[in-house]
Amino acid sequence: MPEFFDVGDVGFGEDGDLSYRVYEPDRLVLGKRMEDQLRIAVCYWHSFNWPGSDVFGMGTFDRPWLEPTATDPMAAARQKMDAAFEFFSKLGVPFFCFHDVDIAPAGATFSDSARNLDDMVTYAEKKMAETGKRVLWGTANLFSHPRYAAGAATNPDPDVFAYAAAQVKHALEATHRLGGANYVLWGGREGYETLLNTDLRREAQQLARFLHLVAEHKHKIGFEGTLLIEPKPAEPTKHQYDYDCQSVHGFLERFDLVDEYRVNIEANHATLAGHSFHHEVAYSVSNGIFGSIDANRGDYQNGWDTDQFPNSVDELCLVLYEILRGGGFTTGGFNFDTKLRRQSLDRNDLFHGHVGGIDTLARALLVAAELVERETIAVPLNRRYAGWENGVGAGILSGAETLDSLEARVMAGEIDPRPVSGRQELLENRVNRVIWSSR
Ligand code: XLS
Ligand code: CA
Ligand code: CA
Repeated sequence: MPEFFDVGDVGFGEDGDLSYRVYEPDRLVLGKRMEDQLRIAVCYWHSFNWPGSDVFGMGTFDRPWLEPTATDPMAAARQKMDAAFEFFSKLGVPFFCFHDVDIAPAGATFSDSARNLDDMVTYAEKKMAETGKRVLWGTANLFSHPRYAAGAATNPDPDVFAYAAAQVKHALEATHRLGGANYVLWGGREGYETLLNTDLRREAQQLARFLHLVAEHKHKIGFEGTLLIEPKPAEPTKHQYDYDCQSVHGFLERFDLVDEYRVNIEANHATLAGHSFHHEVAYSVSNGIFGSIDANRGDYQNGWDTDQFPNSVDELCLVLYEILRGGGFTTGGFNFDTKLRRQSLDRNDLFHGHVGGIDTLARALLVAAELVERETIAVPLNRRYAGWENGVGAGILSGAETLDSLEARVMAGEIDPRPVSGRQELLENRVNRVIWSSR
């Protein structure tokens, strides 16, 4: 079989650009192998389907597997899959993620498309058996085709809902066949452009109905992976319903779905929602809905989704700290939903982007583990809230205190709080010292 990448396997601890400096799959971090702590995945769409085009110009990338699509779409899909698995293997990470349309070409009818997907799943099974690579998550693309311009589940036309349901059923079953650890729903066009043509009440009910149908089917077919919703506040629609982790959480609670879904948090979507990535992960860990991560970053001067490779240990160590604090990943992991810059033309630039991003995550993991072990954050935090463990704090939480009883205590001078320093600068210094010294 011809090789698509003229480099060997990425090395470990060697000189040269194509070697990991920090990532060591077998190194134990808090009792678990680094590979099992990070559970890294490569995404199919940006890495193998995207030719480097943008709204102002055509593709710029050297991607031979994208060229012959006009002649035999299924042969082209197999060639693309060969390139993808060669890349996964040389990079040395355990997982990949895909949309239905990433791996299989659309046919003239739904049943043709479904057959193409089934055939490509068979081909993927073979490649997975040969290489040992696994599926972190699968998903259906419910946003590119014109039929979904006004949304999928939230479309005003029930026939579009039905078509989307058929597509998700098929993609969920494909993910199940491949032993996927999760299934993701990103509501790319579940939102609106203008309220002049949008019924918010109906669209919320449609979306909830859709999510119930997906959860019911998951149980029916015995899929044991986790269902994940991926929040994003806007883009492509002006306003998206799955705005951020907190609004998704509220929606799940409101429609009795909270036991069925968790969140797939994307770093760049967090910042587009006006939050830090740290905030979104901390919120979901604290509220029991944390699932998985799309690891990329935005550009702080741009207001759109640039999906760049992660490169800040300072930011990521706090994210990893929250994940470790919550017990680490269960079915989730770090998916590289990342795009090269359009000027990064060479095939091998895919390696540089991933190697740097993976080393950044590995370094952030080591820092986070030290923050856990040294209790750098936990000890002062617990001390700050210690008053709630007994006395009046415990009484308030247990319901023993009322407004009457509290007023009486304050009136009697028994309670007279003094302001206490939050010590933000001190805490920032302590975290920085761990970042600077960690090995
Ligand atoms: C787009 C999303 C998308 C989802 C999968 O912004 O990140 O790629 O992760 O449909
Ligand atoms: Ca994503
Ligand atoms: Ca994105």
